[in-house]
Amino acid sequence: MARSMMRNIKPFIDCNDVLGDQDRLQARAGENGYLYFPGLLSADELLPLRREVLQVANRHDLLREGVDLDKGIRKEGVYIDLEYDKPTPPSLQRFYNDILSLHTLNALPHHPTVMGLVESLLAEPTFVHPRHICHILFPGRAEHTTEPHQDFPAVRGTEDTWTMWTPLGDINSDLGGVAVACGSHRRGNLDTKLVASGQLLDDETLWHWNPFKCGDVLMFHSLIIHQGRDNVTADTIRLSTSARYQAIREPVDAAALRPHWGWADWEELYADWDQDDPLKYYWKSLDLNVLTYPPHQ
Ligand SMILES: O=C(O)CCC(=O)C(=O)O
Repeated sequence: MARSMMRNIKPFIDCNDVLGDQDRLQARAGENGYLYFPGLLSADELLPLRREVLQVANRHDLLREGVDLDKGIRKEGVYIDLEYDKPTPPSLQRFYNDILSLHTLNALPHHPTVMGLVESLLAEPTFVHPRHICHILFPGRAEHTTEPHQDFPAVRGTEDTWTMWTPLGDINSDLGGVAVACGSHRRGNLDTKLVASGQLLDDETLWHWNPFKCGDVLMFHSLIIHQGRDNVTADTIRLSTSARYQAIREPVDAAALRPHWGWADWEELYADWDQDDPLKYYWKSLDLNVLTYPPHQ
């Protein structure tokens, strides 16, 4: 897929200065459509999850032998693409389901620091979608980098949904990461194909991006245009996660209550968890306004 050229790039605006100041936090979010908090979480809290994801990758024979696992070096010649391969081979589905079943992955979006931040932003009791995503980007196929998009057409429910994107490990300019078109949420809900093709973007489009450190948190509105950046390393896998938040009282798409990709159900993903783990089906006790939409085209 074509991605938009980014000719006008500035670093993200550091929003740590508005933490704890609800009015300024909301004003910053309304103006730019995103909030960036370098070092909001500690790398020590996230690195165990990175390691668990890489251990799963190793079990599935995707990593180079004899190299420090934490470096995330893919096995020679191995390439996986979970975004566009259709149909996805069962072995890759099992790999991804093993990641989705990690308790640490499911717990991360409920981190008290993040919950406090989102509740301040939304000024409402907040619902965390259980459909968390682990983004795994192998090097070598730039055409599969996530194209420009708005989250809303896929997430549905309410436009006032915010995504938290977190790198799992440091992401330098070769690993790429994610970039946002600053303020583009103010253009409203746009045609998905026109956004993806880059037709609604031009050389003047102001992109915000910089390298990420493990522990940085990027929050963005469901209408902001954003895109992945190519992973141009020779052999290093890029890992990140994303989770979505909205007010409990707003409508939520029934699909957001199912595991990402739908290659397993919750019972399968929870198989090795403690029977009475409070994270299991936590949303069932909430008074949600669940809507069922037609399948995506
Ligand atoms: O991490 C990535 O590669 C892309 C993430 C993204 O586009 C998203 O979270 O919507």
